[in-house]
Amino acid sequence: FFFVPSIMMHAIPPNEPDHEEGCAAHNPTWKAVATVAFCTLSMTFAVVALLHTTERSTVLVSPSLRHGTRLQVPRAIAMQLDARHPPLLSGYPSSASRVRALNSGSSTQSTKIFQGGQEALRILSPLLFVLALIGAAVFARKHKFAACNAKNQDNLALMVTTAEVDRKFPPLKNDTVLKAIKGEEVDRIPIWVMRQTGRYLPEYREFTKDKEFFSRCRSPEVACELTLQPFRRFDLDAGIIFSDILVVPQALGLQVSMVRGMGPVFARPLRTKEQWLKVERDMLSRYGVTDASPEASADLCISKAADFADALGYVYDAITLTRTKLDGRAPLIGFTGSPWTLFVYVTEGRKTKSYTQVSKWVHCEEEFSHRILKVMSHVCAQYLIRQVEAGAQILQVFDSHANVLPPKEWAQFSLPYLNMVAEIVKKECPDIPMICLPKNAHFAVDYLTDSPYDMVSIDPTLDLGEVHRKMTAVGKGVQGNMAPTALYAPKEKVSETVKETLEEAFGDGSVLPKRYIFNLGSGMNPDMDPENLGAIVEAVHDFGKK
Ligand code: 1CP
Repeated sequence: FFFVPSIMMHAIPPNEPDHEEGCAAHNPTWKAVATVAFCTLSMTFAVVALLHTTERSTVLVSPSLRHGTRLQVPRAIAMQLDARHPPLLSGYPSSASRVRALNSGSSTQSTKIFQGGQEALRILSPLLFVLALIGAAVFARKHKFAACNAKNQDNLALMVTTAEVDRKFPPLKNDTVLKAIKGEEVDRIPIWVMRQTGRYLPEYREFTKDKEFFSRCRSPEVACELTLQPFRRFDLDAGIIFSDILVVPQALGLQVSMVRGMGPVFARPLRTKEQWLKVERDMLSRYGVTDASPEASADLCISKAADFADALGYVYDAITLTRTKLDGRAPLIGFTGSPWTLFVYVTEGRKTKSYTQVSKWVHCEEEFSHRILKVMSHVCAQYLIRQVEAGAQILQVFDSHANVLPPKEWAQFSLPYLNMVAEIVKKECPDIPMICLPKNAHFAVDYLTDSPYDMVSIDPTLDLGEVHRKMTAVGKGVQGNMAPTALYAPKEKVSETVKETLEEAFGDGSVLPKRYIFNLGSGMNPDMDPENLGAIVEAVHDFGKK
């Protein structure tokens, strides 16, 4: 009864692929209970109808041939018993139970319980049975009950609150970043920096010299070691898992490699709608859906987004291992690229200054671009949710290509999907802090005051104090925004720049700002001196201390 609707579930396309409806793992249990009850009732009704509309005969079940219990059984069974009557009797000793049909195959003594109209019901009952099955399947499909596999059910327990995930890891000894995001008082300004793991560290270069870039990402042990490296040198207040935003397109089946001096290069960048339809088709066929029409495949992909995110298990393993090994020194940040930024990468295929290909997509294939962005959003959201379950304590969404579009178009092609990602994530993990980085897009800040993100990460072109006032007025915070170029100055000057940046924004530091995390406007460069990062960390922590 439970399997048949579940098998049919995969045959019938979903009516509402919208995540809102979710599957039972995301929905109240009553839906699951109702589905099971509905299936059971339908089946029981059909079976009872079938039995009750069958002609009956009376049989005697007896230890001797004279006494015993009279039972009503379907006539066909009685006829069978009758046929076996002599062998039954001769084959059994007198003490054994015997069954004797009192009325034989002829209709002389058989009792017709139902007549006329009942005969029609008897013929109809198999049909009723099938209808009940379809009904149960459609009902279950609506609530996507059967689409929830056992793994999702297991995850249900983890999805409730981050506190439940926390119990599996060593206690957090430094929660300054989390306090800052929540707007609580801090005893020092917290700091982490983008690309704190990377080639500027000699130990990173040494450890990675014989390891291809994405193979580093795919090895939880390597990713863990690289994430921990900067902690051996600096008193950082957060770690960011070593990975890359481009592992998501890889999980969607797109081939990308990291070429030294060029950055990420896609084997077949998306240039036509047919190419993307093939991506959808291939993804679905990996999960057993082989006959999806182009009209239905995007919605089907969305309904399978959690399955697609499974392909990134190595990231989740890396997060779990790293958080364990971090041993509570600082919280661990998980991340994804924004749907828009990933769209730029997959359409351009390699570094570009003109953004020709992505511009062609948005201007010539507007509707189809939204289709791709929507699928990406659902996959990114599921990817982030899985990172939280694996141990990520903060999430950051990198809209690294936010500056490709003018503000109005960014609000059309990036903002809705940034928000979609955060909304889906927050629905599952309501207390996970989320930071959005709209790189080099100053206009984005205003839009993000009214979004599910807790913080915005800003670049040096913005006035830190002003953005901080704007964001804190709506209960949100700011991360940023020292120019990374300042790291090319001598060590003492670097410390001075930190002090100046903070004083300009927050005064003399007698009161430390709430809802603020120090960071660079963008990442560390390979030729920067690690000592200078050490000086920054010290200067930030010393700020406001007499
Ligand atoms: O071998 C190397 O060291 C290559 C450099 C490198 C590193 C260290 C790349 C190549 N990716 C990473 C790791 C990485 N990438 C991390 C974790 C490490 C950390 O930050 O401490 C993170 C968070 C990212 C995220 C990432 N990858 C972004 C978003 C941040 C940003 O810079 O805007 C982007 C855009 C990428 C793509 C990427 N990865 C690497 C390169 C060269 C690029 C292309 C950058 C570009 O297009 O300009």
